[in-house]
Amino acid sequence: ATAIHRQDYAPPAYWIDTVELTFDLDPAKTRVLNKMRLRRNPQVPAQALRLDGEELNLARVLVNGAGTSFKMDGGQLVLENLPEGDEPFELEIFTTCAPDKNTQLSGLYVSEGTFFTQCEAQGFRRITYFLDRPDVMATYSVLLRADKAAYPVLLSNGNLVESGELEDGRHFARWHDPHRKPSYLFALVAGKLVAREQKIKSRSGAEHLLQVWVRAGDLHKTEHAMNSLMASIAWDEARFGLPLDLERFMIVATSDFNMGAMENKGLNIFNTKYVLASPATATDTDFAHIESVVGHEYFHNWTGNRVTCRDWFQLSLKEGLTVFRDQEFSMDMAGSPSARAVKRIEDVRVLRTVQFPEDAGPQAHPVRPDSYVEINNFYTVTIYEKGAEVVRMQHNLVGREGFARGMKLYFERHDGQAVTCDDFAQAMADANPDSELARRLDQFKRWYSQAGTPRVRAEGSYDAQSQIYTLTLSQSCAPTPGQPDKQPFVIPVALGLLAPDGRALPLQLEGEPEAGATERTVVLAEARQSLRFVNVPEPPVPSLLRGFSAPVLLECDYSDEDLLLMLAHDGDAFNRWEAGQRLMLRAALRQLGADDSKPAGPLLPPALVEALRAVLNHPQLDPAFKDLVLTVPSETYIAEQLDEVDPQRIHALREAMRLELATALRGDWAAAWEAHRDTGAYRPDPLSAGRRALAGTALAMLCLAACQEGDPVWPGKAYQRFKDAGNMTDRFNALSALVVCGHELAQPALERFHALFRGDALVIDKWFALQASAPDRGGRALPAVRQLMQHPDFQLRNPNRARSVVFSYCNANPGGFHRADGAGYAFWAEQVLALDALNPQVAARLARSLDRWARLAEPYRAAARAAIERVAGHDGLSNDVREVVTRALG
Ligand code: B3K
Ligand code: ZN
Repeated sequence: ATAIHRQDYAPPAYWIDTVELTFDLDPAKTRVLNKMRLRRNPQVPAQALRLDGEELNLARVLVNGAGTSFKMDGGQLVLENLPEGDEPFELEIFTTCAPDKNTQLSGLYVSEGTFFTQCEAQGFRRITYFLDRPDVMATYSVLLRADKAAYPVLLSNGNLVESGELEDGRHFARWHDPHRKPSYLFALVAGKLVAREQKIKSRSGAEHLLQVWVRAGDLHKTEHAMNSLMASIAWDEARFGLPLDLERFMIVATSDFNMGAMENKGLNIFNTKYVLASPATATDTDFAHIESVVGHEYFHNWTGNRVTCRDWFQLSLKEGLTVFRDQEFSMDMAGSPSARAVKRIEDVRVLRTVQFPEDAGPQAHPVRPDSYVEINNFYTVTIYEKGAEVVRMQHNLVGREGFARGMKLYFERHDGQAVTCDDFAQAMADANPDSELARRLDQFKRWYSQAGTPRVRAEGSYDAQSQIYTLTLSQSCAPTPGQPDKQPFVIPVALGLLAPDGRALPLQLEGEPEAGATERTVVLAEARQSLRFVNVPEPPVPSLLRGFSAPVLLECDYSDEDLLLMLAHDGDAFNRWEAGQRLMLRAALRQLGADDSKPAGPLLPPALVEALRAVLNHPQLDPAFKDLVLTVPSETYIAEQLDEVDPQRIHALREAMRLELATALRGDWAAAWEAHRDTGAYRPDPLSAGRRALAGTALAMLCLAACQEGDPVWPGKAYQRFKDAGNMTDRFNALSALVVCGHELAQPALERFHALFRGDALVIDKWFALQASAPDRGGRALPAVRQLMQHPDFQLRNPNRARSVVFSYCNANPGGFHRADGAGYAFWAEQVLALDALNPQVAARLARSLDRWARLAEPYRAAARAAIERVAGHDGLSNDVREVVTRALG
C-alpha cells in the first residue's frame, strides 16, 4: 500500500464516452458484461490502457469485437495493443463476482436477499474493470436480468426504458441515465421492495415521480422521508434556482450500509436509519437526521453530481459544500431565529467535539489533503464539517446574495465537469469582485491547504478619558503532521460590544463618520491586528465570534462577571450559550487543576447556578435552547483543553457537576418537567421537539438526584412515563433516565422495551446502544458489553449493530472504556481485528477511537499504545486499518 499524492494528478490517458452494462444477477455468481466506447485523450502521450479491478473473475476481453492480448498488473487490467489514432473503439469485458461473499459492503452486495451497490469511492472496480476515477464521466445504459420471484424490483440510475419477461421465470429491466457521470455514482438495486410514490410538478411545469423504496413492512415509516425529499426539492429551487433534472428520483433503504447514505444519480441508497421513522419507533433526533440526510443526498445532485470532483483530494468540494447546504436547509426549515440558533449550536458542538480533536491529533489533515493511502479513510469530519465551515466563511464574507451569485457562476462555468476546490472559491470571488474574499482569495485558500485549528486571542483595553475601546486580535496555529509552520488565515470575526447593563452598543471604528449597527464582521488576516472603537461610553464586554463565524479556538480573558452578563443578555444566541459553556468549563478546569481530587465546596459557583436557574425558568427562551445551555460540556470537550488527560478524573468530575445541577435546581427541574411534559399529538417540529428534549433532561436530572438519595418517587414516575409514553422520544428519554441513574427499575424497563420492539432493527439498535454507553459502575460496563455481544440479536457483520454496541462502548462511554487495567483497549484491539476481517471501512472507523492516546495520563497511555501496537503488528491488516494505526503511532 503506497501513498497517493495530490501533486501527482494527471488527466486520464483515455476517455470513456458510453458504458453499456448487462447484469445477470445471482448472489453466488453474478455475470457482468461491460461494453464501453473509449477514445484516447489527445492531451496525454499515447500509453497503455490500465483499468482498475478488485476481486473480479475475468472471463473475456474483446476490442472492436475481436479477442485481444492483455496482462494483469497489481489488480489492473492492462491493454497495450489498442487501435492507433483518435478514433473511438469498443471494449467488451466479461467478469463475474460473488455478491453474497461481499461483507465489505463496497461494490455489489446482498443485504437480506436484496442486491445493492456502493461505489463511492472505489467500489465500481469491484463490479467491473474500469477507469474508476471521478474525472472520467460517461453515459450509462444498464440491463438488469434476474429471477422474477426473488427479485421483482430491478432499479438503476436514470429512466426506465423497457422491462419484460424472460424464460425460466426471469425478467429484465433496461435503464438509461441521460446525464454523464463518474463511476462512483453508479447504482443498482434488485429485490423485494415496495415504494411510496409521489408525483410533483416543478416550477417550470415539469413532472417528476418520487419514490421511496423499502421492505414490505416498512411502508408506513416512509412519510417523513418523502416529505423531507419534497421539501429539499422545493428549497434548492427556491434558494439557489437549482431544479430536479430527472423524471424520476428514487431513494432505497437498506439495513446493511457502511455509512449514512449515498447520492447515486437518481437512485440514492440509504441506511434505513435515515429513512424509516414513525412516532412510535423514531426519536425527534432521528426525524431531524432524516430531514438533513435526505436533504444532503438530494443537494448532491447539483453539488457533487452535476459538478463533481476532479480527484479524491477535492472531496470537500462536494462534501463541505453539501454539508453547508444541508445545514442551511435545516435552519430554513426550522424557521424561527431561535430554532436556527439551536441548529447552529448543535452543529458547532459536533465540530468542536469531533473535528477539533481530529485537527489536533495524529490524523490531522487539510480540508484538501495532500496524500492518502486509503481514500475511504478521508471521509472525515475535517472534509465534511470543517469543509462546511470553510464554505460558511465564504458565505459570510460575500453575504447571502453574493453567495447565491457565486453558486450561479460556479454552475455556469462548471456544469458537467469534474473540478477542484480552487474552482469553487474562484467562482465565489469572481462573482463578488468587491468582497473581502476576492481581495484576499489566495490567503483565504489556506483554509484548504493548512490543517489545524487556529487559535485567536482577543485582548481589550478601555480608555475612559478618550472613550476608546481597543480590541487586539492575534492568531496562531499549532503544527500538525507534516506542517510545522503555518501562515496566517483569513478569519471573519462577527462581533458586538455589550454595555455593563447588557445593552448592545452601536459600533463606530476610528475614522468612521458615525456609529453603525450593533454587530459587524471584521476580518483578521494578519498575525496581529488592533481595532479602535470610538465613542464607547463605558467599558464594554466584547461578544466575539458571534454565531461561531470561524472554526477557531477563541481565547479571551473574560471575568466570571463578563460571562454572566453575556449569558443573561447577549443578543447573539450562540454567544449566550457559549458564555454558559465557558463558565461550566472554567469550573471543571479549576477543579482538574487542583491537587486535591475531592473538592472542598461546590464545583459550580453559586452565581453560575443562579444564572442557569434563571435560564431554565426564563419565560421567553426556547426550551431547546434552555436544554443546550443546561448541558455540561462533554468529557471529550473538557479533555481537549488539557495537555494531559486523566479520563476517569474527567468522568467523575463531570458526573459530579451534573449531580450538583440536578440537586441545586431540583424544584426548577420539577417545574420544567410539568410545564413541558405534554406536547400533544406527535409532530417532529423544532418547537415541540425542544419541549420534549427539555422535559427529558428534567426527568433525567430528577432521577439522578433521587437515586443519589434513595428516593423512589422520580424513578417511579420515569417508569410510568416509560410505559405510557405516546412516542419514542418520550419513551426512550424515560428509559435512559432510569439506565443512566442506575435505578433497579432500569432492568425491567429494558426487558419490556426489547419485548415491545423485538424485530424492529433500528429500535433494537437503540436498546443496545443505550446499554453499551451506560455509565460504568464498578467496572461492570465491559462485562456488560461482552454480554450484549452474546445476545442472539447481536451481529458484528451488520454495521448498524456493530456501531450500536462496539462503537458506543469505545466512543461514547469514556468512563467505561478507559480502564486502568487496559481491558477496554484490549477489547478495542480485538474488535478492530475482528471487524477488519469482515469490513475494513467500518474497522478503520473503530480504529480511530484511540487517536488521542498520546495525551492520556499513565497508566492509560502505555496500555493504549500497547493495544494500538497489537493491532499494527497483526498480519494481513487491511490498508484502511493499517493507515489509521500507522498514523496513530507516527
Ligand atoms: N458521498 C457519500 C459518502 C461515501 C463514503 C464512501 N466511503 C455520502 C455523502 O456524503 O453524502
Ligand atoms: Zn455528502
